[in-house]
Amino acid sequence: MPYTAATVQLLSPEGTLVQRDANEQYIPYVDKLSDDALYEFHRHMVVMRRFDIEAANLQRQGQLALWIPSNGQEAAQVGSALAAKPQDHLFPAYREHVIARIRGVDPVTILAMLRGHSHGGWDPKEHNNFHLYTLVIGSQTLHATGYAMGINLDGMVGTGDPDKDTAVMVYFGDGSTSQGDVSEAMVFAASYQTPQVFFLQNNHWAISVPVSRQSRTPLYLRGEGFGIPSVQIDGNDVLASFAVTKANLDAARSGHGPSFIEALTYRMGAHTTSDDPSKYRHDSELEFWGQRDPITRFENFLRGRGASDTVFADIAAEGDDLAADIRKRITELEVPANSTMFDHVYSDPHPVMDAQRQALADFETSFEEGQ
Ligand SMILES: Cc1ncc(C[n+]2csc(CCOP(=O)(O)OP(=O)(O)O)c2C)c(N)n1
Ligand SMILES: [Mg+2]
Repeated sequence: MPYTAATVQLLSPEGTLVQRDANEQYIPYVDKLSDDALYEFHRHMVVMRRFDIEAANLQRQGQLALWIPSNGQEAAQVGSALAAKPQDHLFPAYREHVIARIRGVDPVTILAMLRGHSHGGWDPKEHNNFHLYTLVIGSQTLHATGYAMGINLDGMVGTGDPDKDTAVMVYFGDGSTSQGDVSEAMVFAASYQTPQVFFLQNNHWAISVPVSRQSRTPLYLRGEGFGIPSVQIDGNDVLASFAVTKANLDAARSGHGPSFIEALTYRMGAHTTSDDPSKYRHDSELEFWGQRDPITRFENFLRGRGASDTVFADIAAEGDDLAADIRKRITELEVPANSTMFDHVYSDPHPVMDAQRQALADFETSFEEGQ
């Protein structure tokens, strides 16, 4: 049982609201939510789980080189992403597909990268400040802290203007906390009181290494050690993820400095489609977390408030539509010319890239008849 008395949980695994004194500070954030807003939480979770299943199928059918499943982590991602304002900057690792979509990244853009059609780019400015996927474990925490230091210097914190004050949120995994980068990012965040939320998705595994090997203490206590106020939440509870993140982002934008959220969740699938988790983990663990599924508990909660079957049927249909749409569009993508690999190395033309592009062209031409 990973939860402790300190874990913030607003919604029980059965889908009922948890009454606890410690929850009082977060309840106002939930009370403000309309039925439509709550359905929106559910819609994002269900539709993106359907997307995730389709993407894994596409990989198995040879349409993608690799897939990185997010199945099981929907509540942590939806709650925290919907707590952010449009001007906030979000720095992901590589499993944050649900957040990407909420910030306006077309899922096909992510799939194109995993099909080998692109080197993985989008312009954060055109995608509600959703920064690039980062495969070098933990390095995005440094990017985020640096960016947050810049926001401080630009005077975009604590002005009292709700449309101007800006925060940064960085997503990282339990395994990445063993990287020096993450510790360095926290040192600088604490020293410079950056407007920043460290959002750790503790999905209990770093490929085949369990979180118990990464840390002898619960990971949220790491943040405290750096002087960063830290809290552990039930990451499969979308209401806790939303309310706690909103409170922390509000504090960051108002100039109260960084904070750290450890969201306890679980990676229900493989690390990637190149991994076979049955080699290193037991079914009993899957069963435990299956009973704490973020989507089932939220559906129970919504049904308890009177949501009709039609609501759930419409959301399921939207998931199927998205799955069909991405399958169609990914298979219709045109294969880019090999030479495009040189296009985005530098923003301006560069003589070395020009020489390499020419060398590739000459090499390809050498296969033509008569050469
Ligand atoms: C600097 C670095 N070291 C090692 C790797 C190989 N690697 C890729 S994913 C991963 C595990 C990361 O686990 P965690 O931070 O818990 O994130 P999760 O995959 O569970 O979301 C490792 C070690 C890498 N990509 N970068
Ligand atoms: Mg992990």
